[in-house]
Amino acid sequence: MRTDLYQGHDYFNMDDLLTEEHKLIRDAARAWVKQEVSPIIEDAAENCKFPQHLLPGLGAIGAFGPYIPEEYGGAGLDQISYGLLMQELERCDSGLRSTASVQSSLVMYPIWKYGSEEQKKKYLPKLATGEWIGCFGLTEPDHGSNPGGMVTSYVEDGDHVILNGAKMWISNAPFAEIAVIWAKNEAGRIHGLVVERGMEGFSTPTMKGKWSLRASDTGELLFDNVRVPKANILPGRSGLGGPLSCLDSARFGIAWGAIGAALDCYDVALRYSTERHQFGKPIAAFQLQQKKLAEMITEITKAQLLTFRLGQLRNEGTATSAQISMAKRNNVDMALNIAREARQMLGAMGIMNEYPIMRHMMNLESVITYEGTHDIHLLITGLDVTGVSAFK
Ligand code: TGC
Ligand code: FAD
Repeated sequence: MRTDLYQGHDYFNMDDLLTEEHKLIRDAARAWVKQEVSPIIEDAAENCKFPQHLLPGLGAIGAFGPYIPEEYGGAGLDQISYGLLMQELERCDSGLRSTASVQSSLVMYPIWKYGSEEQKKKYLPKLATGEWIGCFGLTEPDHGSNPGGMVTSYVEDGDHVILNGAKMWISNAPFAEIAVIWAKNEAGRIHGLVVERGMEGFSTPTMKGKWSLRASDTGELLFDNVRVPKANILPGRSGLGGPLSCLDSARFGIAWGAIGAALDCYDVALRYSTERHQFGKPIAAFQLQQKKLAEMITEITKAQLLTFRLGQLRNEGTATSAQISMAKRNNVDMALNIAREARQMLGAMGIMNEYPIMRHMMNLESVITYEGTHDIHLLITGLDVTGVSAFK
């Protein structure tokens, strides 16, 4: 990959809406990404391996649990800071952001929100530094968009439960120390459990063959009569609303992150268009190329405004799940369209790993599928505006 020249694009002076602290956090994350990640990310994607040596650095920039209170090792920041961090990480690679958003929103968040005091003290500080990595098991081989149909379940056995079942498509599973997983009890009610690596009958095989999100490790979670202490059940919430509330937080991070990927594609295409000459002119001088660039920055700016407002609503605690769905759906689709257009602007060079665009484009095919597919988020908006569910 070429030297990372990215500087950000702020067409509507969004920086005026940020605090000094927001800008410091964002700039520190950008500097860390340029120094530590940009030089190695193409190799990681080619080798299909998450670069685990980055974990302490991600902890140090506050990317693990940015909004978790400091007493539990988090950074105690607001939701806009969380969003800005996710934007800077995904500006480099969606897999890098995935690792941070799973750790923050899908592992630390449920432990913080629904865990006992002992569970919070045991897990959160180590997760915040990156000493421990967690994963989140909701999806099953036969239950993706419909997680409420899950079959993973447990029965009571004294002060333990016996857990059986399987989860699939789980980010970070192959190397995670702990897994926050969702399973049904004997009454068919969904609960969250913390399953620890080393528990007998628990395995995490890697899923191979991905053309997307290659710099992120994806695996299965297999439970074969795993004895889990009852003390590892999250006591604070039961029902599908538990995992879905975690998804609200993660989808919010993705809405910001996708803008990062779009900004990087736009940044590269803009620079390339001024450097590449055809027919005696820079290609930036042709109206068709300008149309692409003008539409890209327009769509990015609309997404920035939508997402900043969503951040304010999250800070106030008033953002609805449907508002988050709309932002996730819009922004990922926007980023994917920009990646496709930007790739064309680079001609044949657009397919090369010298530029990040093709990698972003392939990554975004996962991002538009996980955390609720593009169509599921449309149906969430449809339900919200009509009051009628079209899921079932
Ligand atoms: P439904 O009947 O609508 O709701 C069941 C219960 O949940 C409540 N609820 C929510 N609570 C909190 N937050 C939300 N967003 C909520 N949405 C619904 C609801 O009030 C109800 O509560 P109660 O008390 O009445 O029981 O559920 P449904 O079965 O009809 O499903 C609705 C649907 C389809 C929207 C939902 O299942 C869904 O979102 N499906 C998509 C699945 C998904 O997003 N999976 C993501 C897996 S994790 C992942 O992809 C991580 S990628 C990580 C990375 O690398 O970044
Ligand atoms: P399906 O649910 O089988 O959907 C197939 C198609 O049918 C989609 O187009 C969908 O939109 C459509 N469809 C489904 N239901 C309806 C309906 N009611 N109406 C109209 N259309 C419908 N999961 C986790 O739990 N943890 C993770 O860490 C995690 N990481 C992931 C990482 C990657 C790289 C990927 C690709 C996925 C990950 N997932 C994870 C799983 C992800 O959340 C699911 O893939 C996603 O929820 C969709 O489920 P599915 O793939 O089974 O698709």
